[in-house]
Amino acid sequence: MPSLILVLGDQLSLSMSSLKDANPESDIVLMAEVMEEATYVGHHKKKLAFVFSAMRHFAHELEKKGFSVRYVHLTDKNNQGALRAEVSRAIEDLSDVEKLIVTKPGEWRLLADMEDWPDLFDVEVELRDDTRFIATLDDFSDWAADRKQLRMEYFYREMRRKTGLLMDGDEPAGGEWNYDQENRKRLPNSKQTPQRWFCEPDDITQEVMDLVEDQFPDNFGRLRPFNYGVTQKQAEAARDAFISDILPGFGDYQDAMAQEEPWMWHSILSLYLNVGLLDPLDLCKRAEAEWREGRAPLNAVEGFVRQILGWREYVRGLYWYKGPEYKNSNFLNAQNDMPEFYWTGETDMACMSDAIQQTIEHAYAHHIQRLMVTGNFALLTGIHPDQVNNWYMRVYADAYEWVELPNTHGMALFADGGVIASKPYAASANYINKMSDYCGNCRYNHKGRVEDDACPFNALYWNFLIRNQDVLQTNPRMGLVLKNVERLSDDDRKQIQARAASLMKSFGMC
Ligand code: FAD
Ligand code: DLZ
Repeated sequence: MPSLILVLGDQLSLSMSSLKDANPESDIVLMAEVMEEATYVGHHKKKLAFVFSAMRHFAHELEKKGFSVRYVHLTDKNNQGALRAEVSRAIEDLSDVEKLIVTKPGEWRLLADMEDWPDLFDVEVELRDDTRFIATLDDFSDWAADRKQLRMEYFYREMRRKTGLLMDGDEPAGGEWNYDQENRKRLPNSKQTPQRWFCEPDDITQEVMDLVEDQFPDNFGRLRPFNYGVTQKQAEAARDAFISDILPGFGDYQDAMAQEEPWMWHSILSLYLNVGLLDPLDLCKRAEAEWREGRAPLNAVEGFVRQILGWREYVRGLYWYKGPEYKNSNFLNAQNDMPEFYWTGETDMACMSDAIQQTIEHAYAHHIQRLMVTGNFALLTGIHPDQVNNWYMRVYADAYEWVELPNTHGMALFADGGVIASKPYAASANYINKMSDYCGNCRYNHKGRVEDDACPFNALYWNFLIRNQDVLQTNPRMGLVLKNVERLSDDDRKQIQARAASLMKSFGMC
């Protein structure tokens, strides 16, 4: 009874639920590069090259395991341009397919499409759960069901207990759940950041890069040089280099930023995790072993495990728990347009320019840049959440809606009114100066508020608080900050509002 097994571009694990009982002798695996997936948002050129090359390499791996793979290239003459249409064509061509098996996709958009497939095709359609996560969606909804607040911290503790990761019996390893207070060091001027693992593109990747340049010449981002891995083996090499050389320093500078230092001590593993080239639980166990064997300190290992076992699992659970309407909220009624410099990096704000330039170059920025620089600016200036979500989907190699949306809509923009964050992550230049060397390299004065050379983040920060004073009034964590707003004289308010308005105008936002 031959089955057709559809494997998507972010389902590149041999352990996929769709493949678990596959019979290489009779079943056919379908993989299709299609314009619909390549254009539903205009992905960064490096993301396109990464996904297509990783798909092609994975198809070869399957063939080596004895599978018959029907691989549809983007420019194949008969390519129908959409997954649905390629499944239909495969069923017609192969004639004896009795069943279609797919692991559920990572986005509501595509799941909604697939839910219509049983009516469209003359074969049985089986949609299987994605089992590559540490928590199931039922685990998350059981945890969330009776709670008023869905804070990541408590979900994370439950996951620690459930998996036994970094636990000594019933107690958290080292006696604390969280070592964040040790992980907020600024990078000293003399401190060198470590060398990173990268690799050279092979012939398949070179061919894919030509394809991307040819088919998507106007997409965002720089394609060459391309040095990310595209196979499981390469992703594992990147992982091993991180674990042995970088992880011990992961904690100390986790929240720090530095000019022209895109990587700091971050792992650069999200792109591999999100397409299935690495397994999240295995990664957490390897990190834990480094601490248990005395090769990495607890603040580093706990900080790293928290990102994966905590944040990554939590945002995935929340994305599916909250449903497709989650993205429609706009708690702060943000209505402004995104300034053009988000696409070019051409701004005199050193922090924004650096974060955007390296996003153009690498399809990567680390968490604090995404949250406290580009995200914070979008929050303060009230850019419409749809535009901000669209931007984050378009510019990062690791962007898939299940992980991008909660982080952007909830964490960075507070557009969900506090489902994820207990208060808006709004910050002035003071925070950026404390955590980076950007302000020392900037034409703006980080101490000024309304002067012509004052850092825009300052007037925009105060203007944000003034603008949202009423709606944030009932938030217990905003009390102290809003007290400062109340203390502003009328004249101060007017000056802040005038400076903010003039800045927004100069950015072409209103
Ligand atoms: P590290 O700092 O080394 O962290 C280790 C791993 O933990 C990451 O690889 C990632 O898998 C996981 N992780 C860390 N923080 C988060 C988080 N907040 N949510 C989920 N997983 C996390 N991450 C994505 O994978 N895709 C996105 O599209 C994405 N969009 C984001 C948008 C905004 C506005 C913000 C604030 C964060 C976003 N993140 C996203 C989360 C985080 O910034 C990235 O996972 C991280 O920067 C990837 O780099 P890294 O692998 O070096 O991470
Ligand atoms: C991201 C992506 C891209 C660019 N192209 C394809 C593709 O051509 N074929 C495919 O199967 N998957 C692709 N993907 C990944 C999908 O967009 C992803 O599976 C969905 O967004 C669900 O997460």
